[in-house]
Amino acid sequence: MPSKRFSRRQFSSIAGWSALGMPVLSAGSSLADLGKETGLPNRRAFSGFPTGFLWGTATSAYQIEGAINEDGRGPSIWDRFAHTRGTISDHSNADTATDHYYRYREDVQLMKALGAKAYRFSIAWPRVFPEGVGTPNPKGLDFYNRLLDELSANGIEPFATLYHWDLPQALQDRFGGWTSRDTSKAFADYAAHVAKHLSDRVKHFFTINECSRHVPLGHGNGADAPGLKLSHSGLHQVRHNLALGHGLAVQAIRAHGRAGTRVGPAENAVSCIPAIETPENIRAAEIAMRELNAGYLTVMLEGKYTDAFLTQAGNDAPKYPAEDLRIISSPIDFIGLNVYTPDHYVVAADNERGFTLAPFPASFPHMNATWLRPGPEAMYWVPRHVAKLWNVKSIYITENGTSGSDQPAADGTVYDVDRIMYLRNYLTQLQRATSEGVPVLGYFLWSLMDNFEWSDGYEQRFGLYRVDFDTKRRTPKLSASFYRETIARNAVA
Ligand code: PNW
Repeated sequence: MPSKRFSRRQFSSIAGWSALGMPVLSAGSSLADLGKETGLPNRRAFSGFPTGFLWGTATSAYQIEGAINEDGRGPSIWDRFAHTRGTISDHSNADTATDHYYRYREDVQLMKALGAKAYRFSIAWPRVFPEGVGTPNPKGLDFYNRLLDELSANGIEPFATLYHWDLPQALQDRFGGWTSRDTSKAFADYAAHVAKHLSDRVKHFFTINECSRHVPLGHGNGADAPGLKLSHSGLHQVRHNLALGHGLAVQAIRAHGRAGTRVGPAENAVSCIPAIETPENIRAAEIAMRELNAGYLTVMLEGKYTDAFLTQAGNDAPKYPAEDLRIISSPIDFIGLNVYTPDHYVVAADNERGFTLAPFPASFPHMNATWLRPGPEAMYWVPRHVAKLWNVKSIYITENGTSGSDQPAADGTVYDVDRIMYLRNYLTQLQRATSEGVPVLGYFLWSLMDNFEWSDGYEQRFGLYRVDFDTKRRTPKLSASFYRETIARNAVA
């Protein structure tokens, strides 16, 4: 499909908005106008997001780019993993994925059609350093240069993630990947190179996406690349080396990026929600949040492992020189939080830890992906806990969204009202947070379009745009209209 702009009218009809007979509001119109247009009394006061709140969408390189052998890209651990029998549920791989490498211009128009002003994407390390270290491949960065120019021409601000799990296979073969601190050092060199070349246009970098998934799934149960099943001590060391890689990359970006370049992690923090919002449960949830993230956000922000964490790790605790903790806790400019689901509902308890984690009843609902239990209040509590526990002044929601079955109806439209229900509830909770002063500056919806969902292959669709994986054609789902209206009103539509 050629690169194409969507007019408001086309967009509305594509997404079935006018078919529903709903009023189409012009950008900047408010709920008061909605009252006028529908004749309904508008009882709700306008409840918007702060001025300047940044609305965006998110993707990652391996999940969308394809073109795995183009322009000198080296293999990544995900290429190797996806081509290993029995790893991906639908036996697929991301060799072509959504073909974004060749369709990025069209994809920037998809963002523009939403009215999004920011885009979080990731840079493929094996495009930039095909061997992980050594001689950079200039054609690798050329692709991101073209993407950045296209974003800039369309008024969309880039937020770049340096590592979204696609480690160069050469580093896995040579050093054992993240089992070795040589990989942490290689990551810093790669970060320095990217900062040097892209920080004229990229003002915000995320270091590593979701250490908290990459460690246990990639290195514990082997469900993600590189498919390792390490012992407890091996896992602790991988986790420590990733945290070290984060800290070294923060320092590299400071040293090699232009003045004013901002950097932080993008973490899927273990989310701890007070089961009932009493002061006791809230306090217990804060304690749980700090302890259950001890190997991730807590060590990055406090520069030490908590006593409980070390006691529990015992002889399996990571081994490292003392100065690592200083590196890991290098000052950052913001925290990126991926928020999908409540990991734990917490009840205050008179025990040593001060909390009990409520077991999930079998009847707790889930979205299309069974791991994705809807709990919109996570979108309030996670940033609130992070702001309060560590006095964090700037937070971005770096991912939030859901998969759905997303089958087109007879008229061709995907009426993904389950996704809209999910988003509306999460965004209402986010608005609760910002209205109370929790410093969330922006929100990146996962995902712009359907893509390669790791070991679920193409069976879990998270996009606002449906992708036909045979033709690569993109079509807006109804949720694209929902998000567009939310952005236009700067309030939950
Ligand atoms: C994130 N969980 O993964 C990743 O950053 C994305 O690449 C991915 O496509 C997206 O979320 C949707 O899955 C997660 O079990 C996977 O809580 C699983 C969980 C969280 C995040």
